[in-house]
Amino acid sequence: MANRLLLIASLSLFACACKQPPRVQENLVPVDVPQFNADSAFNYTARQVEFGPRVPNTAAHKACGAYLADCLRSFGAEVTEQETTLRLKDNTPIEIKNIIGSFQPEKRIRIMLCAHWDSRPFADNAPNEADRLKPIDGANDGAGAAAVLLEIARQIGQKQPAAGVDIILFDAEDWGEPRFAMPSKHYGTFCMGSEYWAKNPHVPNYKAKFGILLDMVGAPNAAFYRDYYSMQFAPQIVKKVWEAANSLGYSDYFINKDGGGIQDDHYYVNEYRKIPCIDIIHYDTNRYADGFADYWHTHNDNMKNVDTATLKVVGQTLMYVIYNEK
Ligand code: AHN
Ligand code: ZN
Repeated sequence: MANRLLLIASLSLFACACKQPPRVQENLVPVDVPQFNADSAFNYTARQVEFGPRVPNTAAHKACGAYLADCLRSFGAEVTEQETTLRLKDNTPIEIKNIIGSFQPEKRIRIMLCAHWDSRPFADNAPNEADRLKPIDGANDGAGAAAVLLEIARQIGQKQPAAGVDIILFDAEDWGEPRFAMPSKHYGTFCMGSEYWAKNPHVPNYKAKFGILLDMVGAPNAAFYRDYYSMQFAPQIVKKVWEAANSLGYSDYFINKDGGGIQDDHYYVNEYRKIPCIDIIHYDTNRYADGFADYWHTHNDNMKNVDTATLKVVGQTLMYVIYNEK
């Protein structure tokens, strides 16, 4: 009798354990994605440009680096300023600073968002030879992408998404060999800051579920094609981001076609940190002979070539991806 009671009791326990609560269909619950403010991003772009060209070893660079770190801190991020000295080909030391802003550092599932914040020390594509040794504003090539990340950081400060987010502003991206002959080897390589960070992350063994790099995301009528290295290293992230953009009605900007392959900061993140990281980059061989806009690495890369409509498209797409990540 006792045994039978025990059997019934355990059977009903078993039945209870098996009875699933009604499943909440999480996928069907729309996530409330905050609105990315493109005017705010435009202002963060202008603010960086106002410092003057952000070239390592200059006062403007130092002041802007402090400004960016302060901004991230004011939005509630935990900020690491990773400073080091790197060397150009002629052995000149350059003082660089990668700036990392971490939200919810305790979260295991992390998204990494990155951009470079330095501006190119020369204008090797300038039509007028006399201008070529002068540094550029880098409003689009530098400031705009960093500004999109600042605005995203501001939004995250107001409402945390489910995932942890690390915003990484790389320094010394734009020291690559110029196309004209230099008086000396006063240049380095592209992506010096990200290569350093990828080999020496701010947190030992730093990992993220995936990464998204922004490069030149502010120009009017920009077109973002699928980058070759992004497709090699992280095709699923390209798909996720391009689908997000399309679902928001941004298919004029995010084109579902292969573009060229750019060894940008994401290349080093993939290669040395093994984090699947894509690049959203304005590179369009249909419109420009060498893929880059005709004002690229000239003094026309200024605020006239930054457009709130493009900043909105990129910023809102990222917001969608970030807030939908579980
Ligand atoms: C290369 O041309 C290998 N990288 C270009 C990366 C770049 C320069 N992005 C902006 N400026
Ligand atoms: Zn550049």
